Amino acid sequence: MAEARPRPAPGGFTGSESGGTGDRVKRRAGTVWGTLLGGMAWAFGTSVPQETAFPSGLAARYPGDAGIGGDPAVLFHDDFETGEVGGKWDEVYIRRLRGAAVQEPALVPETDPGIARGARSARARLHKESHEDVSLFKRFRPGFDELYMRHYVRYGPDYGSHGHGGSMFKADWGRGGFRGAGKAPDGDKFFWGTLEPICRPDCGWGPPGALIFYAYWWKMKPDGRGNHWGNWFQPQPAFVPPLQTWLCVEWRVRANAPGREDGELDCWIDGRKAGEFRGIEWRSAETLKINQVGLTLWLEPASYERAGGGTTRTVWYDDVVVATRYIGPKAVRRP
Ligand SMILES: [Ca+2]
Repeated sequence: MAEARPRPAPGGFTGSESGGTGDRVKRRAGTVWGTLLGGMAWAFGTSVPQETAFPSGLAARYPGDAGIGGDPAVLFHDDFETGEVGGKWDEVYIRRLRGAAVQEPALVPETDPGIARGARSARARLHKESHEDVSLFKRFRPGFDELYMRHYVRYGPDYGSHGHGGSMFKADWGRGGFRGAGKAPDGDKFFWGTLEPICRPDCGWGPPGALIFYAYWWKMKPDGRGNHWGNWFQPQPAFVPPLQTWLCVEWRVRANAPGREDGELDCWIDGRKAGEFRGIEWRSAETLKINQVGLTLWLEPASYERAGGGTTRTVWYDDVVVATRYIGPKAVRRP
């Protein structure tokens, strides 16, 4: 079954969204609206007070992540060491191209000791002639008001940019809450965000792009034509992951109390606070819970030329933890 997923139409994503790099942001002053450029999407500023950086997370108590899955705050753990890649997830979604002559594997274990973390990592690879989407989804019922997800990610040398892809959270009432790309969802049915690299060569963001939250929710801002393309929550300064390098990425989302603009969003890169966003009215009803996370990757064949890079997109994942508390980077295993 195809997963109903937010996906902006071509043109809603590239070219005219504000980088917001010139914004000046007050510390802890709530959501700050960035500059709207080109009438396509809003960018949100951020501040990162040093005093809010977490000194350590629950992973510090589990060197090498050994036993972390048994922590009462941990909801999901996958180090991809054994079994079928994706076997612990609720859905592995691979969209193959109709009539494709090439059948490249989309999701396999990576065992190259020069790449893998541990004995194995997960390798996801798009191929222009084979498939355009490879995504992993994990669901939680009934869901949570606050959730953290930590994972390690490594981007391949074949990168230009992609269409969309990153670590994702979603709150979905379960009956088609997403109204489609370009439309704001209903406040009691849906909100969604992905922390993903977004490429903007004019901003100096080479491949794979700067890590930015791309989000849909009922109070998202429209472009100049009244369309609602994914809004940005942009960590500043911009951070572009180096290719072929493992990176620890963690985000936290906290839903607002209905009627109050007190929802939150945070991210950490290699254990350092990289983005902090406040004053977000994610939802209108308390019944709408954060009930899905994912690792997603998508690029349609027609977009490869514009996206640059090669005819594939390779991403490695490992050491995924979803929890109700801050997790932090994997601690070094003691000898
Ligand atoms: Ca591993």
